[in-house]
Amino acid sequence: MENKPRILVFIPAYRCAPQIGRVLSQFDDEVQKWVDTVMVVDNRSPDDTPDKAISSGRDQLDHCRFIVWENADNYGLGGSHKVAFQYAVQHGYDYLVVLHGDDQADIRDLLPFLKQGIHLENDCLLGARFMTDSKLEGYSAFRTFGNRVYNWLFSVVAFHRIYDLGSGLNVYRLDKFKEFYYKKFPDDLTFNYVMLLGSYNKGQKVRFFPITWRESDQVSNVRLFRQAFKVLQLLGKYFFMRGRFLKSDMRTVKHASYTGKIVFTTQKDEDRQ
Ligand SMILES: Nc1nc2c(ncn2[C@@H]2O[C@H](COP(=O)(O)OP(=O)(O)OP(=O)(O)O)[C@@H](O)[C@H]2O)c(=O)[nH]1
Ligand SMILES: [Mg+2]
Repeated sequence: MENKPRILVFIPAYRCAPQIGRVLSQFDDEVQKWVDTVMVVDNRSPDDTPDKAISSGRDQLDHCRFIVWENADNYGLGGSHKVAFQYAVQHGYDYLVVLHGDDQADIRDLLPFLKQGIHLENDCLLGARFMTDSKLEGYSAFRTFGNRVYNWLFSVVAFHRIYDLGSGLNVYRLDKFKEFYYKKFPDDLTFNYVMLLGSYNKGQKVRFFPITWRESDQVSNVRLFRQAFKVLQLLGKYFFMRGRFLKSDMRTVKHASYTGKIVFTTQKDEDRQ
């Protein structure tokens, strides 16, 4: 078990008070064997997401480190990714797993792939809702259709078969993300789309794996048509400008840095060494 890669699971959370306990209960003993640290990144939720995270995680996560972090500002989902990537790189982790805090994905879907070592052979191992063996529970036919059309459009432009533009369960090999080239990528929900184009543009090795995706009591914060139009604009710009587009600043607010603080932790870094 020496040289086992260190994995940080980052859970972006915004208004997830009803679901965050369920997400943390996915971390059974088997999952915790694979994970060094679980870090909930609260993006200044107006509800009691951080308190709910602390009360459920402090007992559940007894085999790995548990951190609840609060962003210094509202950085959006993309900005929360930037916070987590930076934290993970600075603290010497090898892999970042992203698991959305609203309990639509299940980290246990990833275990068979970790066991086979698929993450060791790829830079991005991305959960996909729209491939053979994926399961959708309560997800509307209309949104499924829309997603499939967009997957196809992006595949054509990116010259790679894409099965999902951004699900809530992804793995990144941090070695490829030490350079903060994605700082100017959008801070909103379109971050993942640009991240994927960036990965292909940089020649990173990307692989998809099937996941189960459920929709029950989640509140979607996505304004469907506005987002769909925005995404099409992104793709159009990438089509014409390629690398030049990826270097442009795509943010509405140009944050100088992406910071915050730990509001709860079960173990200090120095205790671990
Ligand atoms: N919308 C939104 N989500 C955030 C933010 N920060 C973190 N998140 C988390 O990011 C995840 C994705 O957000 P959702 O609004 O559910 O978007 P989605 O899952 O891509 O789309 P749906 O299929 O509509 O649920 C959730 O776990 C949120 O809690 C933020 O500023 N805005
Ligand atoms: Mg969601």
